[in-house]
Amino acid sequence: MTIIVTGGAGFIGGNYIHYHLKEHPEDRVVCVDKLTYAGNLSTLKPVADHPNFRFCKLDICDRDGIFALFEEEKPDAVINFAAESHVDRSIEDPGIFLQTNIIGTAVMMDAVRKFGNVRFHQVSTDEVYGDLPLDRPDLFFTESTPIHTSSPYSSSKAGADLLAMAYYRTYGLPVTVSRCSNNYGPYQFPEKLIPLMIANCLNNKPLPVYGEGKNVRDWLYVEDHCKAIDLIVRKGRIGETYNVGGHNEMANIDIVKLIIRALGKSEDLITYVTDRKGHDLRYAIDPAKIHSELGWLPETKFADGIQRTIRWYLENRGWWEEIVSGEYRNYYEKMYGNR
Ligand code: NAD
Ligand code: TDX
Repeated sequence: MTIIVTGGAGFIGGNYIHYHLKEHPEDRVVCVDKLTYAGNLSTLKPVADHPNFRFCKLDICDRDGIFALFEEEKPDAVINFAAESHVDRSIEDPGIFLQTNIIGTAVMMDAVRKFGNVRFHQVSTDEVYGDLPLDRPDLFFTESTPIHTSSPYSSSKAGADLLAMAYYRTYGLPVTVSRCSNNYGPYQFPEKLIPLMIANCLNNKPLPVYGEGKNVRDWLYVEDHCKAIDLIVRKGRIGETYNVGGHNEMANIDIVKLIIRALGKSEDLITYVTDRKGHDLRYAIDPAKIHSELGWLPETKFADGIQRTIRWYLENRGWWEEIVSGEYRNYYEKMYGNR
């Protein structure tokens, strides 16, 4: 089969392409990516010469370009990872989030509609459910938890989810949606918590913890997310949403301290900074549906996954040092300079 993977030069899409070509080398994988600040061709270097891989620099909002690609490639499936993905950036400037995350998703689904017979999977997030209180560890997000977003980012992702289900109901599009918790692993852009803390630790720079560091996230190793998506695309029920998460909740401050210990640094590097506006308190996924229907279970324990991730950042300094020394420096100064 031929599969179009959008956002494949980013963190999860890139890991997905590596995973897919390893597991299904007979499939043709066409990566569509605009190469925004978050897209890195070096992430795709390991598969660049694979005979069944093609990279296409294209914006998912470019209707003519996307339709022409569908005409040429005649895909059997589309997995839509492409998005603006960083909550802090969405608070600074929501516009591009609405454009890529909502309009771009609609363009991809219009192409699926026009060409027919194409499976469409929308990669969404647990953030569409809003947050849970810190003092109710008995509460989890299920697929029937109401959408209740907090940030421009999560609102744009929720908009895309609603559109996907509307295209299913109205046009009968073969759509599925997955809502995953926080991912970690190789190739994650160093603006996100775990790689930012690893990079700053290695550079002996302050570690900016928002608020008191008590917010809780539910961490999943990226390859486990990739496996879940592959399963849903092949065996998931059309028109359904699947939550993906591994019951691995941790407070931010505990993650930061763990990274400090692993790298042999001092907790003096921790700097508490002004909290994120509208900061969600706790995310926690109930993955019972994907487990009972598709047999999915996370395979990587956090203790192993985080060591593997830290080792990857140590062994691949070139990949992230190039990022933190470029345009990203202006972003960092703007976001953290006077915080
Ligand atoms: P990322 O920011 O690392 O990568 C996004 C990729 O999309 C980049 O390569 C970028 O160049 C590309 N892109 C952006 N706008 C585009 C456009 N208009 N056209 C084509 N390509 C475009 O993001 P990520 O962390 O890998 O997240 C991937 C998807 O997974 C997103 O949809 C995100 O909402 C979702 N998600 C992420 C997490 C997480 O923890 N990172 C968790 C759950 C869901
Ligand atoms: O410098 C920081 N200091 C800090 O305390 C950063 C960047 C983050 N944080 C906190 C904020 C969050 O509570 O760490 C937590 C994780 O932050 P992010 O890495 O920005 O992730 P989050 O906001 O939880 O969103 C992520 O998971 C869901 C992804 O970026 C989204 O794309 C995904 O949908």
